[in-house]
Amino acid sequence: MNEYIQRIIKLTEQKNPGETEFLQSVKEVLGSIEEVVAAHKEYEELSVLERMTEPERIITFRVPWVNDEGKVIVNRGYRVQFSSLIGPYKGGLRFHPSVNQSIMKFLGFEQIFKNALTGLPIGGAKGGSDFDPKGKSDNEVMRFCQSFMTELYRHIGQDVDVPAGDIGVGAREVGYLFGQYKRIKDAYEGGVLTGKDICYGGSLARKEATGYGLMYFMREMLNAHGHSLENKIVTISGSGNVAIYACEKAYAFGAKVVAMSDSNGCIYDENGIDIELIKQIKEVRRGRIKEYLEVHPHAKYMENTGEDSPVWTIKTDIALPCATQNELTLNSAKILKENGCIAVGEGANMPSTLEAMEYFINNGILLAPAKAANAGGVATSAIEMSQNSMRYYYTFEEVESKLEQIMINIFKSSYEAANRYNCPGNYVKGANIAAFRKLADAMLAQGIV
Ligand code: NDP
Ligand code: 2IT
Repeated sequence: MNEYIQRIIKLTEQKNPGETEFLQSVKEVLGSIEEVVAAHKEYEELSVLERMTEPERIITFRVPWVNDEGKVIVNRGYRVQFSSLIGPYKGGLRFHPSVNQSIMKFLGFEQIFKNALTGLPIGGAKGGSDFDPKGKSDNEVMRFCQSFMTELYRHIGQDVDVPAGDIGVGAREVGYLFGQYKRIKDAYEGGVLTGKDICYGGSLARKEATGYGLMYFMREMLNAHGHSLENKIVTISGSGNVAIYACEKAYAFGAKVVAMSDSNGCIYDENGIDIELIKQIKEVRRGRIKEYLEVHPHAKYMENTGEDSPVWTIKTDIALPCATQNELTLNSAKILKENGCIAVGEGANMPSTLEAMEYFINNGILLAPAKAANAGGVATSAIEMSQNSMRYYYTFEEVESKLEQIMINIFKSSYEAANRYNCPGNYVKGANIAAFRKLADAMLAQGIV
């Protein structure tokens, strides 16, 4: 491996001890860009990699709130403002008990590259809290969100940093956060948050954008290799925002989705997943995926037992991990291959372990990497910001056609970079190189900052 890259990986390990997810994401990117770094000596001379792996700012804060029993609960809030090179900090908020600094930093780091690939003016950030919205009343979620925003508001703004949703943060949470921001600032600054409800400044098609975008990328990738989605069997992990709309679009492209999951287990329906029922269970009732069997008793339910999710043991042509990081292990990758899987599309962020990614690439399974394949969500967030600035709305069709074109462009730039750097079909390298080159150019143009 290139000596400069080796040195930076070691330095990152020393400076961020125990941050396994952050180190994993840095290794994936740096491991992809050797040829580019070797060809540009100025990157080393001007410490481009040292700067790119160090967040511009990390904010952590206390979030006290009162639950329905009157007990005071204290959570920890985060915002990692990783890079403002090409636009205001931009990226989601995650509310999940597993949230820690390493997870926030890996997500923020990934976001810089993803956002660069969209071709839109957005920097990279991520935030969130170890708050668990599961089982909380609407009032508890509101009080938590209000307390969270009472600290966060001083660090964000429509030209500074624009949060959105992620795991555990959807339109309900964004609404409570926006209401509190507006109250504190005493001004309507629509573009300060994205993923807003349509009735007060949100964009049509933002809710659908990540899942739909994933399927547009998948369509392009399959077409480039002589395949299509028509009549393909698809399995999806997760049953949240990304998974639901990936499923909907997979059907629209003529595929059949036979499995979905949540953090407890997965359902298999050989007749094809009833997506309207999944929406009822997960979006409306906030229930468990197991409830699917109450309406469709012929379906099968498999409970999660160990590290490997049972969803990847189901025979499929196309696997779409849309739940969380490191949910697809080497062991699962091998089972997918044995069962004839031809392509994997990462709707979640960093869902495949490094070993699983390597296995897919070395064993002829097409891999649509997260930074490229799930960029449709943040791209549509940027379209929401531009509508808020214009004080104007696009129709659903207008937004979706912009999203489609952006996903086609992201595929093209990943494809071209992969060919140019002698790794045709390796879209992990292609996407990382395309994004890195843009960011490195912006860094050099702006001087030592
Ligand atoms: P949601 O909260 O809407 O849904 C998350 C889904 O994943 C749920 O089904 C949840 O199950 C499952 N899940 C979460 N954590 C785990 C876990 N530790 N183990 C197993 N299953 C889990 O989130 P999103 O759909 O928005 O996000 C899913 C992924 O997509 C994340 O990786 C996110 O970073 C990424 N992403 C999201 C974008 C967006 O626009 N929302 C954009 C780009 C990427 P349960 O219901 O049991 O909690
Ligand atoms: O991971 C992601 O890209 C998101 N959660 C969406 C971020 C955004 O700002 O829309």
